[in-house]
Amino acid sequence: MIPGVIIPTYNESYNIPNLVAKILALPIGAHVIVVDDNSPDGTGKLVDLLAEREPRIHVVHRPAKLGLGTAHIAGMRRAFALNLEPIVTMDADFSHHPRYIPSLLAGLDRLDVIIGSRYVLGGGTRFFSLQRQILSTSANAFARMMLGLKATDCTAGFRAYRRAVLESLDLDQIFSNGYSFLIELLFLCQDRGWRIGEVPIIYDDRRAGKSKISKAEVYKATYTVLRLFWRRSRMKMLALANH
Ligand SMILES: Nc1nc2c(ncn2[C@@H]2O[C@H](COP(=O)(O)OP(=O)(O)O)[C@@H](O)[C@H]2O)c(=O)[nH]1
Ligand SMILES: [Mg+2]
Repeated sequence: MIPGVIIPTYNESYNIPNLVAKILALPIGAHVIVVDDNSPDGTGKLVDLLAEREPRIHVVHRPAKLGLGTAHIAGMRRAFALNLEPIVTMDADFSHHPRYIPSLLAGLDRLDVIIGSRYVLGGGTRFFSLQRQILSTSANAFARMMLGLKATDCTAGFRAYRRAVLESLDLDQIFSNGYSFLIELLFLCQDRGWRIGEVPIIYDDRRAGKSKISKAEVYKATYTVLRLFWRRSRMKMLALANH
């Protein structure tokens, strides 16, 4: 089995060469799939140059900034086509350090989805602004309470999935295209009964470049949680009615 590591990028030229090199140097033989949305800083072209010399690097080019969720899906489709498994997703900015990838993959021996988690024992954040800490903690508390999610870090994009998990879901049916895609995908995995675990990571604030999270993404995430809450409540009512 050859793991595929999916990295969505938008203006990550300062981070991506170093990050890709570190992933390729891990003793797991992973391939890397960078999904770039025509970054104005030339991230996509830079990775094309790297890919010319290294067959384990793949690039998916999209014409414009189309959102984090659809970038994940595009990367997953390429991973399926390349027959890669398991599938890892992570940020390009070193918040998710590649040193943790082996422990995420090791977790898949027993479980179906493994989250690199800030909120389990041994996990944490470093240099994370108070504002981001509050946002992350409240988004997680809200998602867990409304959707009954059991994981403690539901908004984390650092995950490993057995390929069967992703193939079991209709990825095109996922409504969220932005950051809340991660919550929706986790909800679907739990709903399908896949076994989800967490391994601790220390999440560093990004090394270079700027965060792309915006107020609009926060509103969209709130809407996603409310929409899934409504769907879950309707399913529960239907199940009760059929009893
Ligand atoms: N392809 C693509 N990548 C994106 C998009 N938005 C964010 N990213 C990437 O997704 C990852 C997470 O974004 P980031 O700005 O670090 O979010 P934060 O960690 O929540 O501050 C980074 O690697 C970004 O470059 C997008 O619309 N398209
Ligand atoms: Mg980040």
